[in-house]
Amino acid sequence: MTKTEIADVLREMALLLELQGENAFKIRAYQNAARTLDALEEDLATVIAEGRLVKISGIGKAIAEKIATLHETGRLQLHEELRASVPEGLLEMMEIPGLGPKKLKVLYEELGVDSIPALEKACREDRIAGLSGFGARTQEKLLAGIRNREAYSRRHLWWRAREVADRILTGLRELPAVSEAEAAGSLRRGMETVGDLDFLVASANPDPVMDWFVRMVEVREVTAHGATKSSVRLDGGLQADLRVVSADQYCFALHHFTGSKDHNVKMRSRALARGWSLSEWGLTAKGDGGEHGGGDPGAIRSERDLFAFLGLHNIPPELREDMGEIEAAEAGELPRLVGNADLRGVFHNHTTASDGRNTLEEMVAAAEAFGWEYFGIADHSKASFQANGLDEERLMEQVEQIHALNESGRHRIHVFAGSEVDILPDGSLDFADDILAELDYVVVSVHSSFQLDEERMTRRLVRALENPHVHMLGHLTGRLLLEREGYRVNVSKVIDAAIANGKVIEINAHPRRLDMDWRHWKRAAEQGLRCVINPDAHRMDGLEYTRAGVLAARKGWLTAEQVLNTRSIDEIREYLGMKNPC
Ligand code: DGT
Ligand code: CA
Ligand code: CA
Ligand code: ZN
Repeated sequence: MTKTEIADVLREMALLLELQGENAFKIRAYQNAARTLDALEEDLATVIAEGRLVKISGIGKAIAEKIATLHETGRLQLHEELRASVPEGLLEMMEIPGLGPKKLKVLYEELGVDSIPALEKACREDRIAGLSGFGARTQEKLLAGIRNREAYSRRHLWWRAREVADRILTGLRELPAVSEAEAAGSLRRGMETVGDLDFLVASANPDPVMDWFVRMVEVREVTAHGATKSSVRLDGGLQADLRVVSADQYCFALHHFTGSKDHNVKMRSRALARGWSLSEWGLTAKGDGGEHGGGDPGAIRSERDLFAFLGLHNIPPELREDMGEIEAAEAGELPRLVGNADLRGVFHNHTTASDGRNTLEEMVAAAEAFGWEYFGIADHSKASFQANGLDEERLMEQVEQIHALNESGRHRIHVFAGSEVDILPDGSLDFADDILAELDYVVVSVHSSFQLDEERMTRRLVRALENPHVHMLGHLTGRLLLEREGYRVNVSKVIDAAIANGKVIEINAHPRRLDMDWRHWKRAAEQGLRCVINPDAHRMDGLEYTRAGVLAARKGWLTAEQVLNTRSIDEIREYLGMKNPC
């Protein structure tokens, strides 16, 4: 353990001792030792090795031994015992500003409050303000602290983080001092959720860039403001770091801060094997100099150059997850990833007939504006009564409406009439086969009985895929990112069933879903599964979500050939007719 980590442990022990009502002298000993460690300028390992720890004022013999143990093993029995003696929720409560051990003790002993949710409840019920040493203002502050903690500790949906990042990037790029700017990190890799934003700027004059960054209107708190790095918390709790580097470091820093960490580790050892040390600052010749593989790292101006220097094809950010991309880049076998422009239409869209906000006409006009050739409507079926699902009669009316719309010639885009049919708990479908036969295509999804065990859920989905009228499976796991886990289901078996029956599985592009997860796609596509990228749009601007789905497909290594809705309308007709499954 490092000096700082040990100091943190000592501070936590002081808190725990205080919670247990230990005497003030003992508690202060731990606090003093922590402070002394913070201020220690010498190397801790040296001080310990030379037996000088006890000689430092502020550190007694007993604590010196504990520090040595922590330094050597990273653990301390007394610390673990103390932790175990206190409800876990109490430890978490200490992270809320304004809650020291004294207050915690009162809350615990007077009200039995032993967790953050219990504290929030007590605040809302106005039971805190009356406690001695608290008051109404403290109660307010605690509530605000709980709210902030939630916002700060949470990850954020890629879609929302992208909106924020785009605005900031636009601002950065307009600054005269900025020559290049990018949002790196998980955002650039297209992760479905993002922890924080990592901006990177090339500039010879960092000061005005930093000043602009910490003064943006959406900044709620500046947590660091330095010459080359600043950090802020934005409205909504998203954190953002900005690093400014020189123009010749930019591509190295961009690569490093894009990550992922595992990708970086592989890249570094590849560089090392060729005699180079790779870091966020650049490439330097390693060791005695004689061994490195030649070439001039000074000529590297872009990530593409960097990859080439290490004998690799250019690896798109989405693939940098250490899933075999370096091996593929070496062999020249990186996939040509599907792009937004490859899509010629989308299926699975809702209208006001079920729970959508826009009418059929409005949705079709919006889809046409995307330049798509075809557009699929799939409103909910009757079992989804909470979503105003259509019964047979209303569905047949909608089919008529769609046929009339196609024949009217009002739109260039062709509209396919479908339905998002509920898969009932036993795997049968919400509409009988003769109704399904009237539709151009059928999406099937689970919207109820999420609690089935894995085996029954898997059988349910497999049975639905075996129905010859079905074309695609919607949002495979039902997950809602940052809100709800997916239901238990054996994904591999569902994939096998889809392949065996010539069916496609959706990437539901709704930013909260992105389901089926990109992590499954590489292998599934290798086995022959095909994908359809669907926005699950419930309003016109929901069609834009398609972009998030394309990103997920790219993270899953998918090429245009592996995505059904890159096909021409004739090929789609053929597929929907099931004459020639793709
Ligand atoms: P996030 O923010 O949790 O969604 O994920 P990232 O990937 O944006 O991670 P973050 O913000 O902690 O760091 C940005 C990038 O910086 C990360 O993807 C790779 C690089 N990086 C950070 N820490 C390390 C490290 O300890 N070793 C290496 N090799 N790279 C690191
Ligand atoms: Ca990040
Ligand atoms: Ca970061
Ligand atoms: Zn659905």
